[in-house]
Amino acid sequence: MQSENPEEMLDNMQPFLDMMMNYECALMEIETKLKVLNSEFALQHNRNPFESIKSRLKKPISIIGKLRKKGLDFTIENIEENLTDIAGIRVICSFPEDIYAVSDLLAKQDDITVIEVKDYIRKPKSNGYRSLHLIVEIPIFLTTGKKYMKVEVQFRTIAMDFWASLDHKLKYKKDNLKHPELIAKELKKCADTITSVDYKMQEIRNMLE
Ligand code: 0O2
Repeated sequence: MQSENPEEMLDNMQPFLDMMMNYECALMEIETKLKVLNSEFALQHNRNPFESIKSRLKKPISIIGKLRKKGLDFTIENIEENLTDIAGIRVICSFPEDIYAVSDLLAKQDDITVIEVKDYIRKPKSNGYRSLHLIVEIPIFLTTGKKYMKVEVQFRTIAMDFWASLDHKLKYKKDNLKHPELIAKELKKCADTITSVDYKMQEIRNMLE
């Protein structure tokens, strides 16, 4: 089989690499905003609202998979217009109240446009998944001018994150398990327990303050 020449291959990849760099810049901007909020909150309340912040760019293979699922071709336009989670940030907080306090402060910033809010904390998914998802748009300033990029920010508590990572494993191993529905049922029970622990801990924290 005749392969494409390497120079041509690199040329074809360049728009994709440029787009990913733009998403990376958007991630850096949102991450900085969150870190500023964390520091200021810490000064005012004498504690950090975040346990950790993790950011990631979606892998090219997952981008291809998601486009395919939507029946779309792999083009820069399709990615930018139809996928909202190429750039993702996960903010892990100790308490549910902090999630809403910090996400409100982020959403209110005047260079940020909130495109969509999915509140799986107030309205959990049927499997028990809880998290607050914000799709935001932020301008990045390039040599060629201003460009608006979308970033998905997921806020969850330590307990919600612990649960989601186990659930993620279930998602990928489901086909090879003997009793996936039993595991899903047990996980759902854990989600309910975790919810009550999250709010109980918050109550105790509020009493301590
Ligand atoms: P990954 O590997 O984390 O990137 P849309 O993006 O609106 O077309 P989608 O993807 O259903 O549709 O949106 P949603 O519900 O907001 O989910 C986006 C992300 O939230 C997922 O990304 C997961 O990271 C997380 N998530 C949503 N539901 C669940 C769940 O039931 N369990 C766990 N563990 N995580 C969940 P990806 O692309 O699926 O995967």
